[in-house]
Amino acid sequence: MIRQSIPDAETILRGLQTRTLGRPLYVYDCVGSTNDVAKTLAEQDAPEGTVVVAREQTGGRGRLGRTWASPPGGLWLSLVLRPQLPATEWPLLGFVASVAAAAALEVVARVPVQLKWPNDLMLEGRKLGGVLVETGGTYAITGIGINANVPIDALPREVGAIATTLAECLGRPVDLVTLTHELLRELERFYTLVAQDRHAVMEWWRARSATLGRRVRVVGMGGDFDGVAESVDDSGALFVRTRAGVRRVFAGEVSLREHLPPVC
Ligand code: BT5
Repeated sequence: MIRQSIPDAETILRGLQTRTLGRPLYVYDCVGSTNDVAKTLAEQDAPEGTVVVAREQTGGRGRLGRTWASPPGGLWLSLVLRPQLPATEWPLLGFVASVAAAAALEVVARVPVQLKWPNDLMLEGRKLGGVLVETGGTYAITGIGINANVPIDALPREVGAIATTLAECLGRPVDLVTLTHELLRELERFYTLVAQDRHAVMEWWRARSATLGRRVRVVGMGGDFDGVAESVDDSGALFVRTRAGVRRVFAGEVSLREHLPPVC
């Protein structure tokens, strides 16, 4: 039986093969944002590994205050982490979550997910999902959104123009319990790995990058510029070659450009 929507917590916990992630796990029918629910739980001392899943979000958030469309059929999940990593390495959690989601999707849906800097999940050039990490003093809420069994016309028109969903791509639903299990298993694997060997995690990210080697436009705090995305280092920073030299980008937005004149 294919579970096309998220069932109750008990059903998800059955067969979950993780040590800490997903214990405990809360399922909601509809919330504003699972990141907000997880944050409230974290403030109330919820343990590392606490997971919040909702069937629908009415106030789903992206980065930089953007809106995340979250109709029923998607996987909208937030995780409470209490990383032992130095604070300077917390930005790596976004990379941990995106490689874990890509690995889970490759196993469950057998699709070749690519990763767009910093944390977008892409399928055939369209956005399939995203990651939002929000930090408090002692915790980091890692939110992951995947357009799984979402009909493309359930997304707002302007989102549908740039997005895709597994349902759309595969022409069939995926089992959301299997996807949740695999996602939590991969999250645990990469979260453990990043503490020992962040290079290995970033190598994994680089191998699936949709950004490296491409012409990009960077929209950031230091103004906009065009260039070629050359590399991403082990701290997650992006290096872009421009006419004026190589620029290092820590935060911001990157759009992939196909038709810009060569910069070099
Ligand atoms: C992201 O932001 O990609 C992070 C998305 C994180 C969502 C999860 S769901 C669980 C948890 N709870 C939350 O409230 N959030 C997290 P960003 O890179 O800023 O991308 C946002 C942009 O993606 C929007 O401005 C739209 O253009 C586009 N977008 C919105 N909804 C989308 C969707 N369902 N699928 C694909 N693209 C979408």
